[in-house]
Amino acid sequence: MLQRLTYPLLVSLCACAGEQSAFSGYSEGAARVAKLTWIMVGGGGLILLLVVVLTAIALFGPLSWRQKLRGESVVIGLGMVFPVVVLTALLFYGFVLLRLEAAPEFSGEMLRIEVVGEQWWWRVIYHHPDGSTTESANELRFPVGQPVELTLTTADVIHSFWLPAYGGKVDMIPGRTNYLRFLPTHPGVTRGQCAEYCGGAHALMAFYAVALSAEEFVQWRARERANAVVAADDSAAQTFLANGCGGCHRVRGTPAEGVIGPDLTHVGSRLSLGAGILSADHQGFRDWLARHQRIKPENRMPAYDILNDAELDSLAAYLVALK
Ligand code: HEC
Ligand SMILES: [Cu+2]
Repeated sequence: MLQRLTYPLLVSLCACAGEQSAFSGYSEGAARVAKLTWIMVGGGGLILLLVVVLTAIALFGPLSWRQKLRGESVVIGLGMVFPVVVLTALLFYGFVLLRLEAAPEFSGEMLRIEVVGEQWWWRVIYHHPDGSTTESANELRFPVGQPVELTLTTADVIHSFWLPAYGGKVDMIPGRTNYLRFLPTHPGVTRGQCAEYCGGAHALMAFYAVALSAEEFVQWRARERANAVVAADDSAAQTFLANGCGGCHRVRGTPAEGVIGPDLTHVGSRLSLGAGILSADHQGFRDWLARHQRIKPENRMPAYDILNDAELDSLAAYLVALK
């Protein structure tokens, strides 16, 4: 019996900690939702315990106790007054706790980031204070202490943006713009995932969020806005262009101006490749180029089986250096 329970218990624990936990509460709002969740779980547990004890008494208790339980006052008290009082209190507590429109954290300047769901990766567009924009993919960076507004749209089918440590799920629906606002309070690296089945590689459509301190964010943003540093005679850059990579990928500051796939201008400084699948180091780039259709079947980048070992290494070195 105990063994049979172990597995589901372990599975349920997996959701309570780690980089993709809904209990982290790394933003104002997520912390309030996590608090309400624990109150519900704790309160529900206590009430369940009470019911079990009363049931045991009703079945096996001494006669005098059983008779008391049958009394009208118990039925009215526990059966009507108790639920009405508890549920009403919970309702108003919930109203107060989750008061969204009055949330003070959304005053002040918002950091605006557009996230576009694509089969099967995330296009991320940063809006800078001077009105310019730059693109990235599969990774969000924001500072703690400044409210963030995500604009969520899709380029194709319905996706669902889910970054549990900071906010709830929000669908990305064709023809609509949805918003997700949160005030990050904890720095750190957390993971998000597409939460709405969107075709073939849906399960491999994840991303990372990196919450930085305010100063780190300013430094990061300056690097991110700069063009890629590539020597004009870089032979790997020539290999990149000669193989048509620039038809789909942009490397700002080079002739690669494609917009179909992820912007690779600073891909070497990101945490992952292929939407949270591989790490962005030499081996990761090499694996992606050599066999991405096996690692992430059906993804929209054509297979490049034609590249030989030397070309794979030189392309991987080129991409790693795009910091
Ligand atoms: C027909 C368009 C197309 C061409 C040509 C193409 N790619 Fe891609 N590439 C994509 C798409 C789409 C993705 C996103 C795949 C996914 O994660 O689902 C991608 C993903 C990538 C990634 C991972 C980026 C990230 O942020 O996750 C790298 C690196 C990459 N491509 C490099 C290359 C290189 C190098 C070449 C040339 C040898 C190339 N690509 C040619 C469309 C293309
Ligand atoms: Cu999906």
